[in-house]
Amino acid sequence: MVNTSSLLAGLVAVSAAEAHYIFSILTHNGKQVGTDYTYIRKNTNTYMPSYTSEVVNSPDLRCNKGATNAASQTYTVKAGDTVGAKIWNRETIEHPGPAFVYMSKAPGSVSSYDGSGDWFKVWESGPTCGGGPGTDTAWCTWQDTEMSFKIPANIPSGEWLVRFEHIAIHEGHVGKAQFYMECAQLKIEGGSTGGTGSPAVKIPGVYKSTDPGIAFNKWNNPTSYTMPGGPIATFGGSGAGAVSNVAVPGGNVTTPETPAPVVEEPAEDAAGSVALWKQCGGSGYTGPTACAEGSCKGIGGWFSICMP
Ligand SMILES: [Cu+2]
Repeated sequence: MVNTSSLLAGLVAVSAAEAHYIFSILTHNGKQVGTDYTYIRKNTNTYMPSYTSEVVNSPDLRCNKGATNAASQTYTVKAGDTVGAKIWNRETIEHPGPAFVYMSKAPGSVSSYDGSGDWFKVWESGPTCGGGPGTDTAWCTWQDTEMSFKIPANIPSGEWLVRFEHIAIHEGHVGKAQFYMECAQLKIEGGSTGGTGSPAVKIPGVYKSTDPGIAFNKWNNPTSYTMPGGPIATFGGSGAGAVSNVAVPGGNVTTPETPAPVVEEPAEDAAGSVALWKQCGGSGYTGPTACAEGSCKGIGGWFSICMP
């Protein structure tokens, strides 16, 4: 006799995050701190992506839809420390695309800050890991479980909103780049006592739907990719010298490869039927609902998968 509840829990773990991901867990100098959403604002989008047309001009671009600070705590670190965001449920970044960290200093307590001030890009990762930008493995965050970066040593001390973002570009050619972003609340000590960063951007405002790195077609043998969001900021406070935290320039990438003939996510965007163990329904789900095998059954009340 199979234990039904543990079987279902296993199915949820396998299926729910099959193709999507949430940066829900903070890491500090390589170690996990807290658990899901302890220091990262929870949003109402769960693991679903936000598409270009929904968020690029919306305040939801800051920390995702319905993000609330209600349960989030603020974690204290030092300037120069390494901080990261790990993905919920041991899943990975399962789409190709660029990753970013942007930071915005709260005027007071970050727990009551809405992110409407200046933002600074402090880290990015692009398609520089081998092959052209049409190749999934060229993207350095491909199948990573976490993204992490070093806080600039001379960033002003204070409370900051730290925004981790991955943009999946496999459907950019039809205007459906997928935005995955979460905001951590950090108190930074030991940084500079004055100055600010440059350049500053606003969110929304930092991206346009027509940006070449967002309306990107990975399927036509592209040879170059332009990182969205402008250059990495430098900080000019009265601390250590200006720190450049550039991980990846958005320049030309050569060695194009033949694009794959099919998209990886038939269950998400095809008109056909849903494969076994794939999502076929649930809260906010708009994809196909007919199972190729088995039948569509609800789990936990908020999504359904095809089960034999
Ligand atoms: Cu996905």
